[in-house]
Amino acid sequence: MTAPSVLARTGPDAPGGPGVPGKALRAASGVVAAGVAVGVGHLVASFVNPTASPVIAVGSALIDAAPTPAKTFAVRLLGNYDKPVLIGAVGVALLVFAAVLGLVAWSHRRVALVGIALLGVVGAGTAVYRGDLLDAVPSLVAGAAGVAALLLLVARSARSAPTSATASTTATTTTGTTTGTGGRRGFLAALGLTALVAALAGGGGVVVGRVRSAGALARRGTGLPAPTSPAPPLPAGAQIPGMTPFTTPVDSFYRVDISLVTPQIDASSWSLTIDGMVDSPLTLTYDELLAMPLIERDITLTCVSNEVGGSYVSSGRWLGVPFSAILEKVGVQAGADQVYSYSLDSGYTASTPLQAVSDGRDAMIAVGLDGQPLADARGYPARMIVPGLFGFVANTKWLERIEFTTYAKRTAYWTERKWATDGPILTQSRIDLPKSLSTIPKDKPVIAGVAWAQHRGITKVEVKIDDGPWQEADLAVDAGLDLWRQWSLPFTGDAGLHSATVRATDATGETQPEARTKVFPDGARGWHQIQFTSE
Ligand SMILES: Nc1nc2c(c(=O)[nH]1)N[C@H]1C(S)=C(S)[C@@H](COP(=O)(O)O)O[C@H]1N2
Ligand SMILES: [Mo]
Repeated sequence: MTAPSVLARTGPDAPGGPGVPGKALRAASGVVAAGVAVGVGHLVASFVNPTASPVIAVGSALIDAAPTPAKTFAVRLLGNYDKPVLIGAVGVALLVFAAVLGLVAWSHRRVALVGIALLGVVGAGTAVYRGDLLDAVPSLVAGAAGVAALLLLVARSARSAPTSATASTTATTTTGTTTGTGGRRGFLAALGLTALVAALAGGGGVVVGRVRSAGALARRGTGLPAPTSPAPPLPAGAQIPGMTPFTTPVDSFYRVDISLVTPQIDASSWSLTIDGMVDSPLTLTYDELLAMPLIERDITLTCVSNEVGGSYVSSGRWLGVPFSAILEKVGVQAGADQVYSYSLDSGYTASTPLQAVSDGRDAMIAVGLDGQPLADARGYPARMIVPGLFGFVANTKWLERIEFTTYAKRTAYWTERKWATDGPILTQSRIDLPKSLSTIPKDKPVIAGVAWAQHRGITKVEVKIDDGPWQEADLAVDAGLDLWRQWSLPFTGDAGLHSATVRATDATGETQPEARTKVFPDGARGWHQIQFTSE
């Protein structure tokens, strides 16, 4: 007789026949085999590329593929939890699929094996689609590991079958596990052991990831060169005491991006390519970028997905290479009308009007925020900042390449998903004090908030109490064209329940319209209103 092949069908093969575990154990086998796949894939990815981990790759592909309404809904419903929830959903789907594969693994072994292998192929496909060829490796290894695990489990259970030809020829017959209960116990042990392998591999991947990111953080220089053109100190009167911090603490800066795993880029091997319709294309290393003239500017960023009254707006002191210096170096050719920026991690791209980086405003390739190199989540080592435009058309993080081109030739990530091509920030105002549904303090009854119309400026803020007339609020000191502006109004109303509504007017004379619009496709319009009580 030839040596037994693990691929050979064992025993009578009928479900419930000798060597076939019960339903629960079969389902568990499928889950454990998929666990081995995911764990091993995660471990390999921790060395190759964390975003190529199978579940992450599939989750990221779902983000790319999700229809825009679903995405806006998810962001609104789940806020910053959208990413963990997505990963969880992919995990649950995987669990169910794996359990079904396990159930049929004894009766339809090939179906089960192909199913597990398919998981690897799907992971590899999505990873390659979003990255490069090497990104297939974690999922392919994962698929192979999953197939091997399931094969081993099926083969192991077959050994418990006294009639199995496979069992009688294996080397483990001496362990005495070929009797009914001994076989079951042996199978359970094998299942446990396989689960342990899955956990160790997955845990190993997490540990390797942590160690590598700690290493990357340690290697990162903390020092940045001094700006050639420092920002003036913020005027004292820009901040109303007790109000929202004018400069957003770095830890509470809003964050919006499509990356499931925060990219951790090694600046020493990173470079930025600037090419396209230019006379002299340029590639800059991190050190070369830092050696260029640096400007420091206070700029307020805003996301197009900010709802009326929302918090996707933050302010900080950015340090970076001005676009003017870049333009001078490369020489942009006639006919170009778009700056098309590429993110290193995700296939994310943005299209910025060439005019916005060449009309004298403080557009820059930023390397620092509030005196520190950019945090990973902020786009380390470098990102674009262009005042006056929504983040999705201007603020590409983890910047890899800037291509000077035309709108006719290149379409950005969000434009492909039907969002607006151009994204000037809409004039908005928000009431921060008192908090919605809270009580206004008797000793200091004041209504206050922020308003913004970056690169146009705020000239007037009006507040309406209940159905009363519009009252002009006191504007805090103007800190600059590209920044939000605080405002306040003493509250003089009676005790009881009230509403407050706010609207701002920008320097072009335009007042915020009352009619609400959705954030899709070009930003929310409408007046922010809160309810509060006074004592
Ligand atoms: N690489 C990359 N850059 C990106 C994004 C992204 O998804 N990927 N999102 C953009 C959007 S929509 C906004 S509003 C800003 C947010 O920047 P922040 O997270 O630093 O606040 O980053 C922009 N840059
Ligand atoms: Mo955004």
